Amino acid sequence: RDEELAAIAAAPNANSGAPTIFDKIISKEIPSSIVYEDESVLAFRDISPQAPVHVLVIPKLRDGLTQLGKAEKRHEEILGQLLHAAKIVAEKEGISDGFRVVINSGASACQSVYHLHLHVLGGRQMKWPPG
Ligand code: IU
Repeated sequence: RDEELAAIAAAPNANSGAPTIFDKIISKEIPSSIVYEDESVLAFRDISPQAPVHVLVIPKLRDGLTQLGKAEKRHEEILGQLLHAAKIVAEKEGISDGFRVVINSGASACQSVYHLHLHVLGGRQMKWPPG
């Protein structure tokens, strides 16, 4: 089982449309610390937090959204829902005054899981430009 999860996590077939570990998080097969959930999106704490608050916001239905770079017109509604959920997460986490939302799209942006996700980061002073 660990080997299976490691294989998924390694995403050797990035953007192939193969299932990712997030499917198992959505199905609750893998437990996560859920911050917010509705019928369309799930927000849960990143397993490797890069700030005191680091939450991932994902669509429950990937529907081809392996990465933002693959977004199409038909995804406009879910894209809006994800951003709105990021704002709700920031409120719930008490970082409304200042937070950052990041989407890594593609290998050169260091995307590692090919199921679209927004990083919501806060709780410390952010720097600019990002690395
Ligand atoms: P990225 O933008 O694709 O690099 O972000 C993927 C994130 O998913 C990264 O911050 C990981 O720490 C996080 N993550 C997770 O929270 N739980 C997991 O089981 C795996 C990755 I694999």
